[in-house]
Amino acid sequence: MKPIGSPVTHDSALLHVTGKARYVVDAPLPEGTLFAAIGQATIARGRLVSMDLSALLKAPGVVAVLTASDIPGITDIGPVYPGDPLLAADEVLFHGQPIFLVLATDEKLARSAALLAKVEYEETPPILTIDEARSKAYRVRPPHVMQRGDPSNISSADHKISGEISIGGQEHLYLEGQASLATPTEEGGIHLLCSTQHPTEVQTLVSEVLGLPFHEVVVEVRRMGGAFGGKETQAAPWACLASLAAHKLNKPVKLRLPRVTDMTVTGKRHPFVNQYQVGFRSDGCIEAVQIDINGDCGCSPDLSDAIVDRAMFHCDNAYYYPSVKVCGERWRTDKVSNTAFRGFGGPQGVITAEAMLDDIARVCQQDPLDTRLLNLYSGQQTHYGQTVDGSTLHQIMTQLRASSDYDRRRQKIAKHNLASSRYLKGLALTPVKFGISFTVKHLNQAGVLVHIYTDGSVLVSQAGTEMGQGLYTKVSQVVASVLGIEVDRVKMSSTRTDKVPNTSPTAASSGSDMNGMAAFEAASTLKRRIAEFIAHRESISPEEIAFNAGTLSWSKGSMTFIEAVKAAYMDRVQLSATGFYKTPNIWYDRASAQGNPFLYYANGAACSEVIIDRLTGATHIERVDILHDVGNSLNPALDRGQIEGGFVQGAGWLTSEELKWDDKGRLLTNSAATYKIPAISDRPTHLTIDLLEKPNSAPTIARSKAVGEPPFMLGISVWCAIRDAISSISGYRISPALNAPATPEAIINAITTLEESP
Ligand code: MTE
Ligand code: QUE
Ligand code: MOS
Repeated sequence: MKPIGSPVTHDSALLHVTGKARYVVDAPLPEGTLFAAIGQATIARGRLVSMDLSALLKAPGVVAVLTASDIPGITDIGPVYPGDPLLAADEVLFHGQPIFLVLATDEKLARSAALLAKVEYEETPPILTIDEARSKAYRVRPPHVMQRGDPSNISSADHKISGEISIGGQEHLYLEGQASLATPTEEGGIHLLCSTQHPTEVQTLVSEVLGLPFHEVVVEVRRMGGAFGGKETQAAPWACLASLAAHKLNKPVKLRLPRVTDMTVTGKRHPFVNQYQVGFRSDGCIEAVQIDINGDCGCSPDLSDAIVDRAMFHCDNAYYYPSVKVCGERWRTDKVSNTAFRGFGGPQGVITAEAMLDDIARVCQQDPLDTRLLNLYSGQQTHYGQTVDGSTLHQIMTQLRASSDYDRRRQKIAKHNLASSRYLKGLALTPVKFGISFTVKHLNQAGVLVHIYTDGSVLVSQAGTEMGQGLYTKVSQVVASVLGIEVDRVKMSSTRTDKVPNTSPTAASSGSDMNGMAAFEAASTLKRRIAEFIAHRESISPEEIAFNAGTLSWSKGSMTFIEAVKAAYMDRVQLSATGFYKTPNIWYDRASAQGNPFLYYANGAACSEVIIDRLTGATHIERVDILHDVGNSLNPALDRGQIEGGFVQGAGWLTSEELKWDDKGRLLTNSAATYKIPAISDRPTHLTIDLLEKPNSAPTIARSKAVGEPPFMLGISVWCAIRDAISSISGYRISPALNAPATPEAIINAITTLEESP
């Protein structure tokens, strides 16, 4: 059996469950390590008038205090556009913004000293909502528009409705918080252990902050204890601060954010408030749509341009809009800058489409699943001009409708709701179509470095980072399959900027697509070199040699892989190779808002049944059936894990996870005590996950499909099922006004509003 396609165990599984896996904070500390803590602004918007840090310098254990004026190089570490000062120098952008760094001989002493600063501010009232930002034209970036045909067709359709959905943000709540350990090198450079999805960006920013050439800074990451997009740009400030102190003081420096600090000072998923207007026929067929996408970006651009773009690319979800106009706004608010989070704006676009489809179904008095199937793509183009085959979507929805017993349960639930005064049940089956590729073209590249040692063991370094998703395992399966050896002969090295340079973030679900392909190239080069050497020796052609189960065999002979490697070494054959991959056939022209930004789409669907207690508003997910398209799975065990985790994280976003700020711009939900992520008791009572294993029609590694982000949007079926349950009170005539998250409070409000409507 080939390693590719097998349910190989995660390469760190044993270390994870025994607590032996090392994260940044588990690294043995070099002698003389200092501990850093940040000082934070206590207003949301205004100016720093004065900062008296004398008390800190007298505090026990304190060695130094650094401010913006201590930075030798660049002071703004905005990843794409400026706007993210490493330390505030004058202007305060959000409550909790770092304004100085304390170094002490002990972590606790550093943290307590940081509270002793006396800071005077000149305060300005903060702008905290999209509505206020809009009224003041307060933006981080200009808007972008995508259009096809004439959306004024909306008025000439049989029916015309409009709606608005307010969508909450989300805290990443990775188990391992942000952490960096910076060690000065002998030549004034930095070696950095960092929990980041983007080692190259950390390397370049640390270099620029210190005024060093990039080759003086090495960033290394073996694994993260979860990232979910929250360590794409958000790891850099702490890496830069630790490095700044290490550079200034010539001592190793560790900076780890305590959880409450981590939650206040790092960006989250963007909240959105989206509006739609839609014209449709009486049978539910959509004719024209206008969608206004409004992202709450927080105080700086960060990755918001690409995130709002992705929301715009996905506001059709799986449905064809003949005439369509989509406007995407990037609003500024005086809060921490929002950032990447699993789906990268896609989920906020998709839920807008799904809310609209439900609203159309209620007007047409149709089962929402029928409205969805009627409007599902079948061969047309999206609003940005990419063709959607749609056959996989139809197959998945039809197959899941049958396997989940949708129609029979629909009738049962309708009956139950008529009979029950306290408990309401709801059902929804929703699809996902998620574009795979970075929409920023140059990021679609990856490199891999493979070494074979003379004992036949293999070491792989690659561009991607491991955050629990199983990338290292999948890449090792690719290398083992090419070389015809067991997976445990292949070891994955930590990801290091001195092994593979100029890398992209491990993001956009493309880690295994891109690094898998680059690893395939590198391993194939090595296989060819060994085969050519043996073929020459045996006077046969290289193609006659099969690499399988640790053995090279040909018609008249065989030898072990180890023997072949040893012999090749003795004959001076190079046993190290690089591989490189760039995604083909992708482009997007921003001026015309047209293109083919995605190599392919990942598809899936979920059918969720919920039960709501009308007295308390509490929801429980009773049953979930998922059918998800993974192409030819590289590893069905890891893929199932991604699907289950993604679904639960998506359902949590839309039901219990609620971020609240007070009118001073202070985050109130700043710990796990006030911010509720799904617990084990929230797991669906019945959960079935089926993989649609059908080769990817795009030329990906082993015809597999990316799986990291798409299943997150399967959680939207839970939100739609809640809305379905509430709608039953009106005999399914009215779509209840419901925003996200659908907390118990929001559900009670929606029920009350519906009961009071005529
Ligand atoms: N799975 C785990 N266990 N932990 C994570 O942090 N991040 C998700 C997803 N699955 C994440 C995860 C996100 S946001 C992305 S983009 C992908 O993994 C990145 O990895 P991949 O490209 O290798 O799938
Ligand atoms: C999906 C993503 C990302 C993306 C585009 C996607 C992403 C990311 C960037 C990005 C954009 C511009 C840059 C940069 C990164 O774009 O994660 O460094 O200059 O970081 O469609 O996940
Ligand atoms: Mo994932 S949001 O692309 O890191």
